[in-house]
Amino acid sequence: MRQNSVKNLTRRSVLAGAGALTAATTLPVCAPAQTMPRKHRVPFGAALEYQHFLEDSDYTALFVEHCDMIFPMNALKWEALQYNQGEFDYLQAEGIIGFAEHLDRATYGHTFVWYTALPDWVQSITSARQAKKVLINHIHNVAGHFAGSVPAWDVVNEVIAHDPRDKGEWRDSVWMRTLGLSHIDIAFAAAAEAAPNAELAINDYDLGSVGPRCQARREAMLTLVRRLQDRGQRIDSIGMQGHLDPDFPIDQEGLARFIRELQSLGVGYRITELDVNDWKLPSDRYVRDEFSADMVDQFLDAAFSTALPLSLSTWGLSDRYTWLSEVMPHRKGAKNRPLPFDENLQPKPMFDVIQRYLAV
Ligand code: 9MR
Repeated sequence: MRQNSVKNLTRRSVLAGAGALTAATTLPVCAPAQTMPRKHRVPFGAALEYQHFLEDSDYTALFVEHCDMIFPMNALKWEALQYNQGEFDYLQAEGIIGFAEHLDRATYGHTFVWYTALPDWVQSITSARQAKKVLINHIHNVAGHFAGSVPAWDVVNEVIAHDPRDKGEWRDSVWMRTLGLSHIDIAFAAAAEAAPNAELAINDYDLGSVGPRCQARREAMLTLVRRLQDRGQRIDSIGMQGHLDPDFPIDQEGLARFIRELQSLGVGYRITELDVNDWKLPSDRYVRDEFSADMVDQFLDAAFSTALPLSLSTWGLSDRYTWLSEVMPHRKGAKNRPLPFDENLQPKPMFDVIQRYLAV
């Protein structure tokens, strides 16, 4: 297991990060006080895609201006780190994490175990023994590499079935097929060994919406937490993805109850991946922006008034780049507007709402 910190950046990653840093900050880099965001009662952050970090200095500068926490969107996923078995490539992840560290910002690790973003050699594993071996090896390498630099990890991401009432509670994956739920225990144990001081989390979506499907998802999450605790495995927090969808209004009662149940188990929570899927909303941007801001307000209201999250982060920062324009483009051909800043990097009503919850 390697125990390097990102303080030992490779030459290539320093050059990449430094290039983006210089480009991103016509701001004086040596005067961090001028580039620090306003003081927040909960750290505010956003996920940054490496290519945008390298190529779009204005976009990256927006992170510098507003984020307490800057972290890789895709660069810590398995296919980015270990595309070929046994060959770890940390260039992209180090670029972003080194950038955050240089600016004295926090960072976050997303994610060790997911059903997708896996190279073919992992997807084709059929034996439990082999799956366990590569899982432990991957986590030991990655968590060890970033120990001391990445303070919190989504150890497991999206393991709950979309509808747990349907064909079983858990999502199909190479890990479930080979190891069943024990892959979660294995992953947490490996992460705790390699990064003993890091916060360890399970991250999932649709935990705050109305209806029996989302209630079943909350129950499945609590089952996972209790299961780990029953086995003596530390779990520190839940990542509550905020991919809000107007088709599924916020269940303020259900969300508050869920957070209280987590509290009673001694587990905190983070609001992760916040954005609003506006693909079915009217094309009129003002209508959409008001609707999305209001939905975020309802979500944050239920959460913050129950217990403060450990952090609040959005999935990207501006509408310039969003997964939704690829996966669920607006139905009338309009540009998706899911994030706090518009495509010209101007703040939207959603940002005002977020600011209100962050205010000390
Ligand atoms: O936004 C991410 C996109 O750029 C990637 O292509 C995709 C696959 O790696 O993952 C997207 O991020 C997902 C996140 O990792 C987990 N929750 C859902 C996010 C949106 O699909």
